Amino acid sequence: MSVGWHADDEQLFQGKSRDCRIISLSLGATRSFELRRNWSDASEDHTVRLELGDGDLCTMEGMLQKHLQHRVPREHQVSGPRINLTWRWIVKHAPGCPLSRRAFR
Ligand SMILES: O=C(O)CCC(=O)C(=O)O
Repeated sequence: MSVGWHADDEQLFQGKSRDCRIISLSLGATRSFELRRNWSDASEDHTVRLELGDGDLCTMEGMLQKHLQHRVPREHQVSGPRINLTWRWIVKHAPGCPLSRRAFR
């Protein structure tokens, strides 16, 4: 259907304080993917729109999650199914988690 404006800025990804890579694969119907500044005001529209088609890989890297939000807007003319597979790296582990040891980072 749609995904509203948000950043993938959860603590476990640390995307507000260090480089953070997110890779997503789109399968199925082509959908718009939009990016805007976190501090957008209504008087200026700096929204960037991409089209994500079947088999497209989209990466969000660096400090993008700190400075930008993204969404997949509702589009009434889209009728086909779509799946999005997303890979994120968990870099902040709970104390005691075996993956918190340096060798696993
Ligand atoms: O469906 C997409 O291409 C993006 C999904 C998304 O915004 C997210 O997983 O954070």
